[in-house]
Amino acid sequence: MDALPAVTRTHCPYCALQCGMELHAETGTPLRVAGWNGFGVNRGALCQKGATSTELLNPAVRLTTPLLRSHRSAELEPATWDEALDFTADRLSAIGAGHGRDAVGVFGGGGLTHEKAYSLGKFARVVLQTPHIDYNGRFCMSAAAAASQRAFGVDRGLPFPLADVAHTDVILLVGSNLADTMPPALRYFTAQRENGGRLIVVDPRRTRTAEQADLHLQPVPGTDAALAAGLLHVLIAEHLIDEAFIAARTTGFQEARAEAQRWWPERVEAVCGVPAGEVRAAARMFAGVSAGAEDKAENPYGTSGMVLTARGTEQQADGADAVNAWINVALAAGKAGRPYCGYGAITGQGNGQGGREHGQKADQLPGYRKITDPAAREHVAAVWGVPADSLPGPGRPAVELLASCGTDIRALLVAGSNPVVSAPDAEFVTSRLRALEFLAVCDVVLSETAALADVVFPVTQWAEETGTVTNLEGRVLLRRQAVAPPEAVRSDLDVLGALASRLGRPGFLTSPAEVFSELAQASAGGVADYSGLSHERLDATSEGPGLHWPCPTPDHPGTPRMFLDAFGTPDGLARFVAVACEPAIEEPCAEYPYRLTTGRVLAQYQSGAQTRRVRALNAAEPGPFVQLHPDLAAVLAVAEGDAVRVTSRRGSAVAAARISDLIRPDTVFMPFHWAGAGRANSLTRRTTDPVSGMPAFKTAAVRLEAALVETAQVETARAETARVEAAQ
Ligand SMILES: Nc1nc2c(c(=O)[nH]1)N[C@H]1C(S)=C(S)[C@@H](COP(=O)(O)OP(=O)(O)OC[C@H]3O[C@@H](n4cnc5c(=O)[nH]c(N)nc54)[C@H](O)[C@@H]3O)O[C@H]1N2
Ligand SMILES: Nc1nc2c(c(=O)[nH]1)N[C@H]1C(S)=C(S)[C@@H](COP(=O)(O)OP(=O)(O)OC[C@H]3O[C@@H](n4cnc5c(=O)[nH]c(N)nc54)[C@H](O)[C@@H]3O)O[C@H]1N2
Ligand code: SF4
Ligand SMILES: [Mo]
Repeated sequence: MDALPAVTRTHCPYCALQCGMELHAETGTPLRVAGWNGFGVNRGALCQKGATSTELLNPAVRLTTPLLRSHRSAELEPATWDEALDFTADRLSAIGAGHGRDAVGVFGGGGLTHEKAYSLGKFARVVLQTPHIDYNGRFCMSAAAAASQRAFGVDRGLPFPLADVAHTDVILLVGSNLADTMPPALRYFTAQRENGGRLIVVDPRRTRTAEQADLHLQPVPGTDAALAAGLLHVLIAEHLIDEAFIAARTTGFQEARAEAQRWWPERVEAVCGVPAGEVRAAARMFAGVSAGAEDKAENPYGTSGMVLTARGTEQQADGADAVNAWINVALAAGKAGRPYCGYGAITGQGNGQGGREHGQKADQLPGYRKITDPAAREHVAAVWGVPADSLPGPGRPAVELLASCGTDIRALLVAGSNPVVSAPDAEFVTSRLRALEFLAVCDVVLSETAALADVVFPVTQWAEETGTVTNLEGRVLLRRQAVAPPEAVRSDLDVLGALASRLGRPGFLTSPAEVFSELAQASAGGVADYSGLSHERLDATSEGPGLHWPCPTPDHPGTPRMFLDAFGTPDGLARFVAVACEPAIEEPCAEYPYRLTTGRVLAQYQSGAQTRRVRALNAAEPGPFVQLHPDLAAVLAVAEGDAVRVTSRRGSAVAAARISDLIRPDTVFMPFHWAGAGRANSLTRRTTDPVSGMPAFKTAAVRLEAALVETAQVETARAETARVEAAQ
């Protein structure tokens, strides 16, 4: 390989904003990270996670050798690559031979680069020949993806550049706390308000994001569909709908109107806990009626507006329906399919967008194609050099896949996820993983899931390798290698290639640039068409506005804005989806009287596998907590920092009380970043949205009690964090 440059421009290892960063490798000093001013999305800003990301490269933190457990009661011990690969190939073929190919499953991640995600899908379908592959994106993006497909025929997180936010008159931001989850993105919302725009935020908590809003609606968790129907009701009742737009660009309005008629503001207040006056105010503000916005009308349809959703509204048992209910509001107000208008889902993981386009999803082939579509199968099979009828059909969505481990799924390969911490009803999932005959995990660190494995492959991460990702705007980016990986560490691509050879399929591509060009070919003609892209082209264009898919030819400029002329449906019209808006929640009862919702804090990322290993982040957020209202704290007789036991029908967790009047008194909030006694997912339900397979992470009925005697358990969780720090 050519020598690596002293300064490498690349992108962050964490979230979907994919901030541009410069890694400075000066001899004799540790690698230094700085914002990359020339990259337009973050223009030099990094959040605390990005700014401390080089700690992930520390050999004291990351895995540096394969690990092998020779039999179930043995410990994980260092092993050579050949030992680990041979052992894995033997176990996978024995289990496949004994119980059928679909006894083996694969679980991927939305943080994996395109090259890795695509290869994982191909490995499952071509080498293992199993239908059972799914990934943690099911926990993340699936409800919004399903809703976008229903409404627009295409799912691309934001169908416009993030910078458009700054020029939009009214934004309805639903279930997103981007001030904490994508801090550099906040500048676009600040600019929007400085430009005279209005921001409406919907969140049961008054978050740092909600603090920015002109209007903050604070609903009972899990009631978003009814709230959205209430807004639509007001738009209709007050003649604020855009009839010309509805007639010219949409279908299905009459059916959606019928459901909305049942949701007058006072009924919404009773169900959602949002005052009727606020429901009316929000609808009026969104329609552009409130002072300020109407005189900015520059087009035949009036003011511009966007509806943006994130996990708060999506991670629900009716997630897809709730998102469609919000999309209906955008369509009725005529705010879609023209500049500075539309619906967008704020994608989460580093490659959360791209990871769902090229075949890690149970029902999908590269290019966002359906695995059940005969033409798609023919095309992809031809690129893969296999007969189309050898490709398996659809597999099971993530929650089902994990639940069937230890029954008909006997072996599992995990890459890029830590479900022991992040999956719903995590204790149950852990028991399923333990019941497997064989578990192999590819990871950068010894995550809680890797710790259960029979084989752990230490893989290269972000700055140690070259790869591509697609950020939340559908912008395809090249992440460049900045440093050499530790000697005994290999790429996921090498692991898959070496296993493929041992399983009788030599020739599996392992060079990222070659994998990408095969992916580009496999995606040609699909919805997410990358066939005009290559590593070379992405390298050359990385300073500019970037290349957004679809990009079907090498001279195509990419597609920053979609749907301006027509939506992606066969007739080009957007669809109102007439969803039922009754809440689908676990209703509180005498035994479990409160509502739990879950989410994130700024300084920790996801299952914490990475960020709990970074000193400065642990100092900022040292351990699990439960946010609760002072009235509730008084009822429970707990003070700030006291241990609280939270119990649901699934299990219980102990966390420190963080008392705050920023949350509804009937609701408590826990971040899900910690393992052990404070694990929020010990409480969550396996119930999924029937449309998308998304788990209902954001609503559970719980009871709370002071747990003074159990302060020790909170201490244990903190001690775990302290151990990590001591190891560094
Ligand atoms: N610091 C940090 N940043 C991250 C991540 C991280 O782990 N840490 N993860 C990345 C990933 S993968 C993702 S998916 C994104 C997620 O980004 P967000 O969606 O912004 O994050 P969450 O905290 O999960 O949820 C957002 C908000 O939803 C609210 N909420 C809860 N229940 C409801 C409800 O019923 N209705 C509504 N309207 N709101 C509700 C919560 O109070 C919370 O403030 O963040 C990305 N960025
Ligand atoms: N209660 C609750 N639970 C939730 C959520 C919630 O809001 N509430 N949110 C859900 C959401 S949106 C998400 S996205 C999931 C995320 O939850 P997880 O899927 O557990 O996500 P991470 O913690 O990011 O795990 C990624 C793992 O991959 C490893 N890794 C990093 N780079 C690579 C690589 O290149 N190759 C390989 N093989 N491994 C790599 C990391 O070290 C880490 O162990 O959690 C979900 N769980
Ligand atoms: S906002 Fe996301 S991409 Fe940007 S520095 Fe923070 S974690 Fe990284
Ligand atoms: Mo996510």
